[in-house]
Amino acid sequence: MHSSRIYLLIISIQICISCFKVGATESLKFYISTNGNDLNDGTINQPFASFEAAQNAVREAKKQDINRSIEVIVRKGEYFLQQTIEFKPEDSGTKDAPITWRAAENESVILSGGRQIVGKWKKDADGKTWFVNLPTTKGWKRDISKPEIYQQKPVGAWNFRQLYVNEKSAIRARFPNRNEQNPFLYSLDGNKEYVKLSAGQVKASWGAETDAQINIVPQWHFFNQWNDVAKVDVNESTITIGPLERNALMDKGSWFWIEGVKSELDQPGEWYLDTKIGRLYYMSQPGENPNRMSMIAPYLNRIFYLKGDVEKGTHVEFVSFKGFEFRHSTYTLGQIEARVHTDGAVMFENTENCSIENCTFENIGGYALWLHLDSKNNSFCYNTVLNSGGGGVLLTGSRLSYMDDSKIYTPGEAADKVAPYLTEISHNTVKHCGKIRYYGGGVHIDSRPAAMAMLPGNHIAHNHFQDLSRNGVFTFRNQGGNVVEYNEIHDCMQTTIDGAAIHFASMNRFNAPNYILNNYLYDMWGYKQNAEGKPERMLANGIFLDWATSNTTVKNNVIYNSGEKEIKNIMGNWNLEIDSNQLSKTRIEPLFTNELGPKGSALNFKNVENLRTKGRVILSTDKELVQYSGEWTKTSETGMWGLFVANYFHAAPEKSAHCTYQLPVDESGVYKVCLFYFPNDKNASNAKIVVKHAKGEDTVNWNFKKGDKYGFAVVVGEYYLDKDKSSTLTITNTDANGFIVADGVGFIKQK
Ligand SMILES: [Ca+2]
Repeated sequence: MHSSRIYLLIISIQICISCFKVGATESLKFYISTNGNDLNDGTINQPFASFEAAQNAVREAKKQDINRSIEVIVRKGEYFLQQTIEFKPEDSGTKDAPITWRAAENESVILSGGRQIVGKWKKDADGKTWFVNLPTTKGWKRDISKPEIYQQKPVGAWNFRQLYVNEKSAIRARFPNRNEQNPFLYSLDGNKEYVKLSAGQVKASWGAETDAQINIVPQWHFFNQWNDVAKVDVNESTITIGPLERNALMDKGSWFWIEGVKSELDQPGEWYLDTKIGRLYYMSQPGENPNRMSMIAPYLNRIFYLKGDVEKGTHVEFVSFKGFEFRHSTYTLGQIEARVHTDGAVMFENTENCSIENCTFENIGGYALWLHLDSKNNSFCYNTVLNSGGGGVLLTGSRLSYMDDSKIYTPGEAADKVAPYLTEISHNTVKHCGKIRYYGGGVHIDSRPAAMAMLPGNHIAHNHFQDLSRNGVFTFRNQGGNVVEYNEIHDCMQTTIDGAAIHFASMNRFNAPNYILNNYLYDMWGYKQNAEGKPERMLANGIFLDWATSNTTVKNNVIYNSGEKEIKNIMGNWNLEIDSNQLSKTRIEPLFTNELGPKGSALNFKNVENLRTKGRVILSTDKELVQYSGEWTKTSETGMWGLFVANYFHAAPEKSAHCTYQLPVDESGVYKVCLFYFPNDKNASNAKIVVKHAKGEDTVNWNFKKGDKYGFAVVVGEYYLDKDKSSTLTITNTDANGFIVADGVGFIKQK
């Protein structure tokens, strides 16, 4: 028995929660076929043509017999969907009567979010460029001050920025050409609004386009941004970008290319869409004739969208998808957060017990699955994701990243309290991903609310991730309770720096316990482009416990060839157990050869009850638990060169002020009580903190000038808190010589 298992309470669980038992009665079956008809009854001999017809039949059948499981079986063929298929709570199954949508056994069922280019191609005067008229794209317009929004289908005329020629991604007309030895431009100087090039480099034609972008890796070099070209100044040699995705300085050395420019259509394999006249151009390779080639461009942003309502508290439940091949969904511009790009071929929003299994996602613009808001017990297992613009799976709450509280994707009181968890993500293969958005990963688990930091997380096991722009697995603010085991992750960090094969950044020392066990991680590159054209390898790790990630066990991992460290932990992590890992600069063999990746079966998920920390984080905005007296004003702190903005309250010394946090516990015991705040020279060095606990009252002198510079937990003391008695922490400014601060208080139960 491996040592890692000894201390774990091991409970074998079923790999996928989609393996439901079908009830005694056989499931009711409906069929969809490319030669079906929606006027048919949906039987095998009289199949439907559309998903919508099958969806209506399922709803009707549920009214007749709620207890019968239903299968919708899709026959072989390529389905070019006219709009996103939405599943609402009324499309749900139940535990005993689930709804399964699946490809027929041994039949290839392609669900495309794209459209075939079907017109007649003709040769242009140059003899190399072909064109075809696409009237549905004529007159496309976009307001570059607003994020690009798709409804169930594009709003207005059609536009696309990807073209798949014989299922290979063709090159949107760009400069410099992709086959150049040094295929980038480099900023000489710039800020968040413009980028400056050397004299003579900027061409007037770049500014005359309706839909040109630069794809730039700015300051910090850990993400890219797609910026609309708003205008160019040939004399000043500047490109001014649109107001969106201005996430970082486009400072000296930032590298980029420009695309979507007709004058740069000059290399075989490049294409250009002119939406002013509705015409697509393609420069053929020698011997190619586009009339004899498959040409498909994305049309839909999402193919399936499972849509519960977070404010009403409704969910889509017990719906599963099996055996489909998803293709050609698009990506969108104007993302509100650099780390999080919200494009998914399939989106689950407020879903429970839903699953995707044995599906393939290929040539898609964003992630395969985007899981959003109050979603638990969902699974993504035995899938393959190839050539995606994003990564494999994205999990998000209402606020993206939380680095800046203004980045709210889904506003609302209920939305603000939830995020996906208890997701099973196992036995997947994710390869060659992050083509459009570099801040991606096999699995990207974004922020959750502080109040959820101590809850269990997700299980990520037996995956094989290869050739990714960035991390293999990433978890962000307030994430914890994640088990990452038996994964094989390699050739990651291909186009960015400062990440890892497994990168945790909890920004919270109260995060629920994480376990990183038995993984095989190698060839973490780290990539920074230098102006003379040579890439530099730097800042890529095997396992990276970033931003004070705490309560984490790292055991029995085999790691070699990192661009920085095999295991790196920074910013004052608490309670790490790093043991029995094998680390090397050169190749070493894995420990569990037969168990790694999708072919393995050992699944030692820890008892979910052990994936919690007990205690609570209370923020200064929590009206139910925090009371203020005196004059408190809202203020904010920008930290880490603008990487985050924190909002909190403070009170000046002139007038008496105090604030009292209730410290309710579900379980009596000794708790470590902590303060969260940013130290500041204007703060008091002699504030008083009064802790009323089960065994009395203690007063602590507190120096708010000092503390954790990132605003993470600082210990006030350990106190016995009784679940039946009121405990409080009060911050006062009696005789104080500066501001007192109310940001957050946390308490965590000690063993
Ligand atoms: Ca070109």
